[in-house]
Amino acid sequence: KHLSLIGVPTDIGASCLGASMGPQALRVAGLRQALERMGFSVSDCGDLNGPPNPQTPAANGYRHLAEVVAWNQLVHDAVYRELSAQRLPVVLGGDHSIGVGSISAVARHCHEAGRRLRVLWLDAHADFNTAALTPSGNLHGMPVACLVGAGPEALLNLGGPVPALRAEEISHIGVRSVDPGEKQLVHDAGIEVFDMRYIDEVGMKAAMQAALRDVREGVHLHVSFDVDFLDPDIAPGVATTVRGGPSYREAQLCMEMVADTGCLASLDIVELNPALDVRNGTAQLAVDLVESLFGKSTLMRRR
Ligand code: DIR
Ligand code: MN
Ligand code: MN
Ligand code: MN
Repeated sequence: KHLSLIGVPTDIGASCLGASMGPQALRVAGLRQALERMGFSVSDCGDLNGPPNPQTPAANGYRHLAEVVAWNQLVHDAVYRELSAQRLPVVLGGDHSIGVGSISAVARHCHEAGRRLRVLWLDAHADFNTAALTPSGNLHGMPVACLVGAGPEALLNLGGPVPALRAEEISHIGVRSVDPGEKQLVHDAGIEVFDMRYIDEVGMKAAMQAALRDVREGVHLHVSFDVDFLDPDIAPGVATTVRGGPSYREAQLCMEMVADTGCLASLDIVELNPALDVRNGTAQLAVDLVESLFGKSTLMRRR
């Protein structure tokens, strides 16, 4: 299997600057070499080149909508191109608004190939805000809503089916921060959310078994990994930390259970902000977890 790293150096959808340095922090932490050591052939496509961050206030409920659309069109096109060439895209964010372009491309690819799609959204947040509900106007809080059809026209029409996803195709893991209006919307949309309370009650193993129950051969599994999914004690290098996230062991198990499906076919790593980090430790942790996501295990496993 051939992997393609796609750098998306932008913080256009966030309030805090710095996620734009995420791709380089992951490179410095040795992401490519780690995957090559595991036997993958990896090419680094370099960084996409979208508009700079104008740092202007929200207009009609959105901050930087035109720029977010421009970045997402570039992401869509790059991810679609790599999937069409039978390579597995690894999108290096960048803030989570770029999940719209990435997953739109994945949905388009699956639609054309007649493959079933499942998306795992690993995040402290639901990312299900709309212009009317958002406390911030930041589009990194809205990508899931956009993907299921509740968002600005221009972000729904990047290419492929509209909406890109049906609510049943996505499951959230690790959620512990949902805005007041967003809560109702997530509920009404019928999105499957394995929040931290669920994980506390049944454990990560049972939560992942439930989330992956219908992921079997032939399914395209996309993981959208917001680094704020992790507990801030182990992953301080993100702007929107929320305490009470998965521990190192829980996160490893989550990744290993994804790898066990053999279905991982595309990945986003987003919201990493090295400006807030200590000695690039959060990027190193992300690389460690991504190794597990691609099948690194302590021992040979009997199946
Ligand atoms: C918040 C923060 N719910 C918002 N969202 C974040 O602005 O919509 N998502 N940080 O990752
Ligand atoms: Mn997110
Ligand atoms: Mn988040
Ligand atoms: Mn690992």
